[in-house]
Amino acid sequence: MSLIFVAPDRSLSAWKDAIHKVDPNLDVEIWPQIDNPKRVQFAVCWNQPKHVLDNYPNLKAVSSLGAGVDHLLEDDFLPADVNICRVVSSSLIQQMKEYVLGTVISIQRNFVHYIRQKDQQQWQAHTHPLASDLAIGIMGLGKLGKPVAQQLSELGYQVNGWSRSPKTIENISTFAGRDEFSAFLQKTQILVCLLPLTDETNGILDLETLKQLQSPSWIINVARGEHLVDEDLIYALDTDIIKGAWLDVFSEEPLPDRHAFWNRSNIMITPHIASITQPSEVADQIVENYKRALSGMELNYEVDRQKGY
Ligand code: NDP
Ligand code: OXD
Repeated sequence: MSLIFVAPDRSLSAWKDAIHKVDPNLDVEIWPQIDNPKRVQFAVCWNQPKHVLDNYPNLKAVSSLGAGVDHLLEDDFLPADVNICRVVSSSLIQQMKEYVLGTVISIQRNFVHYIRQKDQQQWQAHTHPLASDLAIGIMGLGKLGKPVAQQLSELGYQVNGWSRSPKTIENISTFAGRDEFSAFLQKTQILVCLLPLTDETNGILDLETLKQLQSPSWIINVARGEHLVDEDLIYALDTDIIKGAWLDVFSEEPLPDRHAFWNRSNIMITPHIASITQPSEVADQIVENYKRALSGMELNYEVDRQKGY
């Protein structure tokens, strides 16, 4: 029996070491060097090539190497009896809190402008809103979205949250489902996307959504590039519907050289680094899920294939 890692764009030796620290006897292989595909019962994947998992007839479960599972669910060939899970860790949450707080403060306090002004030796002050006058809307109140929302609220921002099912979170105005989406947007200036990518959320950051935000507005997308309709963002920026965008994720990564986003001063770009899974922090939950899969137990952090997250 073996556990395999399939993550062509990641360096995986640290992952193998982390797994062996938890269980030195576990047989770990790194794709594409797999000795005997029939022995493989558990796979840990990140941006795996399409159909690569078809080759393992005894596969019982697959874990995402990160929080998102869209790369697994889009693989139509993954048999229905193969269970899917994700990882959750405190550093994944902490990094996301840092990233979103950093972006919100950079926008609120005009650091996005001051950094450029320094390059031009320009001494020009801009007014900024107080945190208590700034409304942040968090789309997705899950493992990452909820702590991000709570941190912003504790720091004095007005925080709204939107999820699929209704929630009660202290000091946060919550909205749920499509029926309450417009009300949520109309109360929001800085919109943060922390949704999983599903059929329902694909393209949700479109012109219709952007138009409903309270002006002056910004969006921060830390979820998936496919949530955003790129042409709609360009149009919304060019027509002053929104003021700026801070993007960590893109439909095509790396962002192609000729993409229109590169040359916009009102689009900030980071290369999908908002929150990175640390092998040493999640190795124990991967080993635990491997053992659960072998014994037919329910997985921890199991994904509901119907819901898509
Ligand atoms: P979770 O699965 O824990 O939470 C998802 C949240 O989104 C839930 O609150 C859920 O609502 C809500 N949601 C799902 N579908 C809808 C919908 N149709 N309408 C309204 N709300 C919806 O996800 P995480 O918080 O762990 O992660 C979110 C995403 O962040 C990941 O899927 C990944 O794509 C991205 N990510 C990006 C990283 C980066 O470095 N840029 C790092 C890590 C994650 P409900 O609570 O009602 O179920
Ligand atoms: C994740 C990510 O989903 O890094 O974990 O995007």
